[in-house]
Amino acid sequence: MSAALASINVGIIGTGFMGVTHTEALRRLGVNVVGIVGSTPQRALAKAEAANLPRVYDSVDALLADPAIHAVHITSPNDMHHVQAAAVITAGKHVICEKPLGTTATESADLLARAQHAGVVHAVCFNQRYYPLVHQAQAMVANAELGTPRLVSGGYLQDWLLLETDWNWRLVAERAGALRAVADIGSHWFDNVEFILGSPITDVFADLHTFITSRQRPTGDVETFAAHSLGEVERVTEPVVSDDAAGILVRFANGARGTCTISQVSAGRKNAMSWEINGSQSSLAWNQENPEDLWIGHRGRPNELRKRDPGLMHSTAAAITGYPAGHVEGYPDTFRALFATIYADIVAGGPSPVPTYPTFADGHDAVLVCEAVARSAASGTWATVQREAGERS
Ligand code: SOE
Repeated sequence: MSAALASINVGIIGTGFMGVTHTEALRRLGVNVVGIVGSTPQRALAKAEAANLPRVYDSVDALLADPAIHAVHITSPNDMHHVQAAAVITAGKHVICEKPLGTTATESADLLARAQHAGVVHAVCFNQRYYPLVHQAQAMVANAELGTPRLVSGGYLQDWLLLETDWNWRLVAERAGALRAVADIGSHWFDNVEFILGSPITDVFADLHTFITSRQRPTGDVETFAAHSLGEVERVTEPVVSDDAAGILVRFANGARGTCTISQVSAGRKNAMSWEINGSQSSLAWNQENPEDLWIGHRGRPNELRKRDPGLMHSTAAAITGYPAGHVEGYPDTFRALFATIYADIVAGGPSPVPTYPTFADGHDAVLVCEAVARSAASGTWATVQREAGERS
């Protein structure tokens, strides 16, 4: 553990699934997680006890007023991201925000401008780029090992919102934003394939659907992925309008074409983000539920199934691997690897000229892609991602 990392003090906003995930990853890095803020001090106290956190701040203002805090992680519901990230930046602290960066592109553009102006380190948690084999795929594509990338397929399937008794704040448009499955998990798929191809999505054609139009909401709080363990609780009927699922055609700036299926109602699929990339010479395929295997498809010689192995990977992929081959890495390790790159900049005191981690620019871009998805679904036509001049090309 480096002394520099141990001198960095961090506060976490949010006590749900992500708040705990961030805390654990930061502790593995050796960063000093000082305390948390929850939706209520009581909720935060319970989580602080469970996660052995030294301090509970009564409010975001109290956390930001603490001069000892250098960086703040925002893992609260989406509708809080803009106001909280803006406050963190105003307090002069580095900011790491869960996706989506904002519920609208107006919010995410504003946060990007504020963070750049303040000179603080800013990052968005597209952690799923940080599977070593995703970095390996990126390096292989950049190295033309597939030839020219042509076709991308796959998607992101989960089942934790399959039943009408499944509930979470993400189902409430005022909390989550207008899109649900697409913004929550589709955004990871977009980020993964754009990262691997090194080329942004320019146009989309989307079909969104809500299969479960009313749900039985428990009257108490329900954490992400926790509905199945609730048992008999008091419930009320709520209408739901956001997307359970989507089918989306995508076009990339480099000419590649893609298609993806996004769903939170696919029984048996827990966290199945997958992609296949077909190039002019070879193909690649990978699935998050089996993240140690990268399939490489060929026409004139036998296909390969490569394991994560730092000794046999490109240097950028080996650099984010924490364990030797055969010592299986997974979802929590992606946060450790992502935070390691972000905290190198925090230790240095500011963002590097070209950060390798996803910044607020990537977070804002993801919101622009989601807004194009919503526009396409509403109009039944292709929609162009509306970037300003100078934004990704
Ligand atoms: C819930 O769908 C969720 O926790 C997402 O919000 C995360 O971004 C994803 O990594 C796992 O699933």
